[in-house]
Amino acid sequence: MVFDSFAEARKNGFLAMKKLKDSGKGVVGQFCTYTPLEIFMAADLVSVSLCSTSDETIPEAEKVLPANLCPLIKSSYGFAITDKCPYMYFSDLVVGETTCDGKVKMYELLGQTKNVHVLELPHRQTTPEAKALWRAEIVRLIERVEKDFGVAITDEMLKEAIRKRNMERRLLKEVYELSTMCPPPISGLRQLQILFGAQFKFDWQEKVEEIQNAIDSIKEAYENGERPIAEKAPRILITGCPMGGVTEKVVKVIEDAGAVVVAFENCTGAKQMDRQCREEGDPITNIADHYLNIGCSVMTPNPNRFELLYRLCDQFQVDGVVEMTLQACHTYAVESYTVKTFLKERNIPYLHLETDYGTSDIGQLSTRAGAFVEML
Ligand code: BJ8
Repeated sequence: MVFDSFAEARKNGFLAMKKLKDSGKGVVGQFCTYTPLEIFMAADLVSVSLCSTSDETIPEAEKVLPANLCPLIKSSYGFAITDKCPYMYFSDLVVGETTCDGKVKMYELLGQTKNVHVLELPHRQTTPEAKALWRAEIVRLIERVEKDFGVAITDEMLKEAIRKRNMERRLLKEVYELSTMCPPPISGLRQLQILFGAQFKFDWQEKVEEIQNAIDSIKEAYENGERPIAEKAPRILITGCPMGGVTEKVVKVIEDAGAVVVAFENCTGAKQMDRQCREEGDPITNIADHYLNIGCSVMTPNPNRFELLYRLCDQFQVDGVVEMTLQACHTYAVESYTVKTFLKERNIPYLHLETDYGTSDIGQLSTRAGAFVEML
């Protein structure tokens, strides 16, 4: 089947990236779902999600950053300063954003050694001032890309990029919506591998073909009677911080306890694929509106997260929600109280697991996940 394990996806991506770089392609590295990838696609650049899912470089990062900072930020910075992330090494431009305070301050340090552009993301989604600021930031990014890479980005190029990204979103959504079936045709770990792995396919045509192949082979196996998941396995939705790499441990403990993860309401899953970007009209406004509406906990208030969360609970017939937050991620940790209350009012069982990028808490995570699954 197409798409490999997390480690394989990253490794194969490195090799593909080296080839592209050798052929003279410009590369943009980014960290966050708010980054409007259509702009890089329009400019015929390669964009890549920078490494931030392993604890490998955290000791180096902690020589500069405080130990009690979110592991995702320490990992990102550690990969940058040690040159252990080939994607960071190959990036001609790194695009950050003013999402959480830790990342904002880390980008300042990153700017001392890398070519960094920080998007000023407003933390409100509906005010005219916030919309105007964000649209202006999209224009500022377009101008930066044009200047750094010597390209001119037209509306037509942006429209074509929107169309292609929409197709990619539609296909990835089709992948995760396969798990609306009962029992689902794939485990949550497999679903996560496909969604995560797609980030490391840089040729758009090859990427959409591979995703389509993945969909076809999963459907075919199901039609042939393959049932890898037990019919009675409790169906879990995961919400919270982004996942991938070391945090797959959370999916594993849930599935080892006999449940199945059917949906991810986070940046590795539905948060970035659920909605399509408008194709008619001004492409810059469409891109700005599309990204500003992402329901991340850095937004205040953050109604879009709750709308998506409840819709997915219903669509995937979930039996329980597990929220994973990373240590020292204040926005998700504070919002977890609202998530818990929101779900309680709707009689949906909820478990909050806080973790980091180490492995020492696996026993404790297993115990808590096991008790939760047993109660469903
Ligand atoms: S759109 S979830 S990718 S900001 S780095 S906020 S975990 S303390 S990653 Fe995120 Fe964009 Fe939002 Fe998605 Fe917390 Fe850590 Fe900050 Fe983090």
